[in-house]
Amino acid sequence: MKQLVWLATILMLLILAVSFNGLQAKDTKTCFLDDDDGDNDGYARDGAPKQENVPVKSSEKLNCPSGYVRFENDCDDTKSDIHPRRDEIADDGKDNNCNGKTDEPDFVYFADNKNNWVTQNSFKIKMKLKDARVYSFRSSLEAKVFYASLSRTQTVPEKRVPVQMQHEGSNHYGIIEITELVPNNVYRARVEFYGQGSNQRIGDGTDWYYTSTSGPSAEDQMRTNVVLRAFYELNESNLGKVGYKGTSKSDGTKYGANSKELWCSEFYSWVNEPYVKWMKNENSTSALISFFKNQGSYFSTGEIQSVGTRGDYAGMSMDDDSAKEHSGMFLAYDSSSKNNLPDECKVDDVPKETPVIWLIEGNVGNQVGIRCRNVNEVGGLGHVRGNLSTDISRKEAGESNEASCKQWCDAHAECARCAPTSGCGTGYDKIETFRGRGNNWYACKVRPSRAEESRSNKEECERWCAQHSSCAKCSEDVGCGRGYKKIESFTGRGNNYYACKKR
Ligand SMILES: [Ca+2]
Ligand SMILES: [Ca+2]
Ligand SMILES: [Ca+2]
Ligand SMILES: [Ca+2]
Repeated sequence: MKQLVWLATILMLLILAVSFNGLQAKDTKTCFLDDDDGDNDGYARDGAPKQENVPVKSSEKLNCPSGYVRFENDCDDTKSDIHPRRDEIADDGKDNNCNGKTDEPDFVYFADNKNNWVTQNSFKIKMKLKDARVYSFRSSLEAKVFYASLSRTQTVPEKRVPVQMQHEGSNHYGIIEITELVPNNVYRARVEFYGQGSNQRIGDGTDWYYTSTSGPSAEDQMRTNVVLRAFYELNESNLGKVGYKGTSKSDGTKYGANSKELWCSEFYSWVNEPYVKWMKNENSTSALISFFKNQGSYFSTGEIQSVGTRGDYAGMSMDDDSAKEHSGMFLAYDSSSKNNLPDECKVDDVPKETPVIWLIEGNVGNQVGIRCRNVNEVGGLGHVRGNLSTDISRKEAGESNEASCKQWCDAHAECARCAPTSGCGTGYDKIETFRGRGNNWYACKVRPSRAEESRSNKEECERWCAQHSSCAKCSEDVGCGRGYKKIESFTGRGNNYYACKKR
């Protein structure tokens, strides 16, 4: 019986492996013709016609093949220093990064909690100002901030706040603070500038800035660090440093991927690695799913709303690269109604079916990107827990393991209790382990008696025998008795049983 199950499993894995290889072999992409990139900066002119289904070699799936470029939206196809992924140049009166705004500020991101001035109820935004009309304000400049929690994007409050100015040589910075926020929420905000008490906007405002509030527990702070580290990389990518045509890395090698390799999983594990114990350059969707399954912490699509927490892992069955495997970092489950979703949640101006979730993903078009996806695009959620690294004390880590175990036990009927370190004790069997720096905890089920196990062996044998015409009887005798031959074993605790055929 067990052998049969194994055989079936191996067969299924083989079929899966073959089908994935099959898909990889005929990968295609949407690209743009090289001829539509007049200045050769790797971006086709705005509105250039899409070339669908361009075949790409399985060894080079990151970018479009030669003769093509990957993106359009070059707002000046005569100047190679103007394209969508670069920083804005100050005071030149041009939109250098093709975002429709001229001499707007760049955000200054920091890769951790402390430098981002994040608290449980507030965050700050630091901007490098690029428009003399804005930075010539020595004081009395105000910002109008539009901000939203990604769990409720339909609500976008706005606030006027003072801008604290910093002038460092030829660089000019503005810092603002948003307060009275909800802990443990991922936020985004965009900023416009005004003189004190005036309704006349000064210069162009910003695109969205992404950040997160923190929370009281050590785990909350770890999650904040993880998410902020991801946003730092988002900014590096937006500035064209990492990913497609990147000035420092043109692929995912920064995140531990091989050259020209798809790097969504590497991005997720790289961002988490300093904070999540044991996570080390997991280089595939299946490796990440196993990582969470091994901790009993992989949840179904239907459980995402109740379990999903910023920093968790989302395993997806589709992506922008048309490959069938994709990894992302869960940011928020958006409770906004369908018709109130922001532009990122629309396909050709039609709102996506709700519910949607927000993710930050590596390798979306060889870039880091924020995505709004229908929850059904996510196949499962890896919930980070009980395994947070060195910044958490052993005691806290042990308590976290205990809490995780109890949560798991409540959700699984066969679980009778949770037990620490020494194991489940007499009369119980371990069914799940919750490891971490502190005490391990075990979910335990009641061990069946020897008599129950014997009965189960016997029943299993009889069921098998009824389904196999060659089987003549079940026997407790390993030799099946005179005139019979053993064809299958049903063993374990309790008495063993054997299926026998006539010689
Ligand atoms: Ca171009
Ligand atoms: Ca250009
Ligand atoms: Ca611009
Ligand atoms: Ca400019």
